[in-house]
Amino acid sequence: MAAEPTRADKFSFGLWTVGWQARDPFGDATRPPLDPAESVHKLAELGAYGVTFHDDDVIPFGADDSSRAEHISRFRKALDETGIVVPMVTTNLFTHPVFKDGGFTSNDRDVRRFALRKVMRNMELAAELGAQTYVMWGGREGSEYDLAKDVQAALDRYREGVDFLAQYSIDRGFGLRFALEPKPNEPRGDILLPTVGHALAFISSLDHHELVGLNPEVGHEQMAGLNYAHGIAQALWHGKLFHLDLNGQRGIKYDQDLVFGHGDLINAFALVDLIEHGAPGGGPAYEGPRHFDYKPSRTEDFDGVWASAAANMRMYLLLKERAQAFRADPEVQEALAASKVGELRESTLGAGETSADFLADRGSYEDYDAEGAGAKGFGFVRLNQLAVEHVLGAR
Ligand code: GLT
Ligand code: MN
Ligand code: MN
Repeated sequence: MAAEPTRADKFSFGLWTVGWQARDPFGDATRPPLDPAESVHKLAELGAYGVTFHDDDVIPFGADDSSRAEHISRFRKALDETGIVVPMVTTNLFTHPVFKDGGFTSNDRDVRRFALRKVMRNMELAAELGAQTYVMWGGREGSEYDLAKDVQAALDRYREGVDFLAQYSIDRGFGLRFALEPKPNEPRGDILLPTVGHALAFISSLDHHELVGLNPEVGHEQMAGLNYAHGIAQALWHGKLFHLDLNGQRGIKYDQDLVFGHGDLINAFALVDLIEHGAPGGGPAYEGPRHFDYKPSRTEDFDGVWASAAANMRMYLLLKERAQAFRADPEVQEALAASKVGELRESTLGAGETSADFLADRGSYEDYDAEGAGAKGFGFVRLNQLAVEHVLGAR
């Protein structure tokens, strides 16, 4: 049995996750609104260490200054009472009708200026609350109609916005790092920066590329048919895994935001193994918050909401325990060696080996037994079976 979650596990939740009222395009809300302060208390009891939020999750859109201050002080009180921290904050640039064509990349310049101001205002609150990461999910940045969006201009405006906000953080001493969250579609027909790869390429074009990384979400990569664990590995390789959104998705369809592990369980296992044991010399490859961005299903009442919140943490801890057992199993170690998994860490060329040296090495080509090597198997299926047996608790 896996341990109960503790603060040391660094589990965090968006207020919008447990607070989702389960309104969808076909049906009304099935749950009443949840007071952010209550969510903070309940998540603290369940063993989380942090909460994250959009500006509008804490302060209703359009609130005047005095009501804004009241909402913030109520929220702060809950943080103080529980010791819950705020590692990440983000902006809602997608709900209000003004953002129907996007925030940073709306065709309407006044909307773009309004969006930047909304972010600037909330960055100040993020810094006050001690957040380190500022997420940018551009859910409305995109189009349904190819001829209605000049994508190159939109990317110029996206870059202008992100660079401007990074400079603002520097100027104000906020110390924030920014994490772009890719998603291929929904709510727009096509969203800009649709995958980890697109976002990485975009980041390399920024003036402030060092302050900007990624917040990849399990379901968003899987909606594009991509392998989340591979995406995370590449983000790590680029030094760009600033944050992550854990949840579950079953195949290429609408964004399900299921509990972590309730989608592709084997990929979730590979992910936890990578996070916990994937550093070059072993050990955790990512030390940041284990952040859940899921939606308690529309079928659930509040008991179901809290049960599903707990399920996310329990799934992570169970998979972590399974990954430890997998790594410690001598048969797995032998299978990993037989599959030459570790050999991939050896450089292909020798130290200081020149092209002339290489050409002189007849063993690498002229005398190489390609037929013999081609006939040998790698044993990957056996290794995978061992992994699945560990996931099932059969070993
Ligand atoms: C929204 C979206 C999430 C993003 C959140 C941050 S809001 O619920 O579906 O994937 O991470 O803006
Ligand atoms: Mn999602
Ligand atoms: Mn997300």
